[in-house]
Amino acid sequence: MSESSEILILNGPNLNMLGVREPNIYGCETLADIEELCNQRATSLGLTVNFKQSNLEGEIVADIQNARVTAAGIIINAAGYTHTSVAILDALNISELPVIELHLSNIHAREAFRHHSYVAQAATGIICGFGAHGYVLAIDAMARLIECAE
Ligand code: CA2
Repeated sequence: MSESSEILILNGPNLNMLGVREPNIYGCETLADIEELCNQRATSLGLTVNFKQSNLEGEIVADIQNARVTAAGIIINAAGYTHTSVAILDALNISELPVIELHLSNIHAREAFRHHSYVAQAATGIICGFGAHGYVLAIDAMARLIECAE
């Protein structure tokens, strides 16, 4: 059980480019727009958000390790690392925090290599295909998970 009301929202490689290219797949919002949406939703639920993006696998692992003592739950869009990273899966399992896997696009309607997710094995649930609104849905779902754990 955590004393914290902070949700760590992690964004993996290339998500800093949102809104710049491929709006047909990922939407027209920038990552800064999405962070603002997350802050608004979290505040309305009495929660706070630590919103991060990294292009480096080791940095994401370190953020997950730190969350063990600072956060009540983790929402993660691991981007390309979703489909490759045992290290991120291990870190999520070690954290013992509730985890929600998130994707802007519906990964199951895309190329076969996106259908497998390592992150999924550590996640309570997965939200994908709703674009930026998925982040809001994930915060709502995390609020319930945190409440139930109290
Ligand atoms: O749909 C998602 O959120 C993904 O996690 C996005 C990843 C992709 O590898 C996953 O399979 C699904 C790619 C992030 C790349 O971000 C871009 C941003 C702007 C333009 C192009 C790519």
